[in-house]
Amino acid sequence: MPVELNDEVIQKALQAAVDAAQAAGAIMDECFERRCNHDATFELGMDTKSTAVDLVTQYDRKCEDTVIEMLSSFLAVYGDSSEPRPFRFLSEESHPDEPLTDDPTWVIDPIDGTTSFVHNSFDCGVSIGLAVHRQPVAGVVLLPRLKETFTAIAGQGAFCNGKPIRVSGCEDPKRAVFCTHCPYKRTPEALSALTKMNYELMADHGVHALRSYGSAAMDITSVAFGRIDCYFEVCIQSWDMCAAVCILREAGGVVRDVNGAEFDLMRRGMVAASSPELAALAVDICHRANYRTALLGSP
Ligand code: LIP
Repeated sequence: MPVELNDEVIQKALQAAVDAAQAAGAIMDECFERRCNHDATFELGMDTKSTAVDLVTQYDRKCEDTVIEMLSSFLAVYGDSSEPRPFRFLSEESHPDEPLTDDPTWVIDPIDGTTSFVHNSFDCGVSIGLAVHRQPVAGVVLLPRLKETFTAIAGQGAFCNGKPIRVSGCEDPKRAVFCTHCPYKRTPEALSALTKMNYELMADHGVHALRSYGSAAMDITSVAFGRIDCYFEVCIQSWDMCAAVCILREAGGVVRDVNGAEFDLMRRGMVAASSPELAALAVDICHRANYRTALLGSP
């Protein structure tokens, strides 16, 4: 039986995701406030995961538990069941290995940009995407410190705080701001690839500026908002990208795999650009720096 969701269900699903993102954002804000007030009882509860710089805190888990609890009460009829039921969950902290199927799936990063969150920085937020047939169909990215909530439903436009947004449309690297990143993997090959790409963007293409923030969801929505013209990264996960890719596509952006192929939520990387020209340049630079192989071991 085909897995289809009608517009009314997707609209209600997005509202449920916005409500859940706001609840998680409030938890993040409470943490920021307690730290700014030098609350002596405050505990971040920081730990590490895949490497010494791949961080997680008790707030990541608290935000994810809150989001999943709220979204578990959102029920809809889909697939081979005639009974309303919750969507599947693919989430960074508690469901990281959930296979992505054709079924409607919440793809959740409770705090995207955990390192920035740990360091009390602005570049972090909540990302809740909805994927059907393995494609983003709706999403919300909420950035508490910037007081920005990005939303989109496929085919219905992209918004920041309810106002329509569009990419910059920039095609010329000499007039562009590019955004790259600081990877968890710090092997010589990884760092050499990133250094080579950053050098080329500045020395050969004369970009206006390079930026590097801590949240892929913020970077991708910044392309959608028109304040970044091209972002690319590998080693990121489906939950970093799902919501923001829907928002970027609806803002007129270009989304590709770093090897130039169609974007795939499960291939751990992407190019997000304001135009096909900048997307093609990013793909070429990544290819010549052997970027994906340097960080993930395969092209
Ligand atoms: C982060 C991404 C960011 C990347 C970090 C990390 P997390 O996700 O949003 O773009 O550079 O290495 O993967 O781990 O904070 O959810």
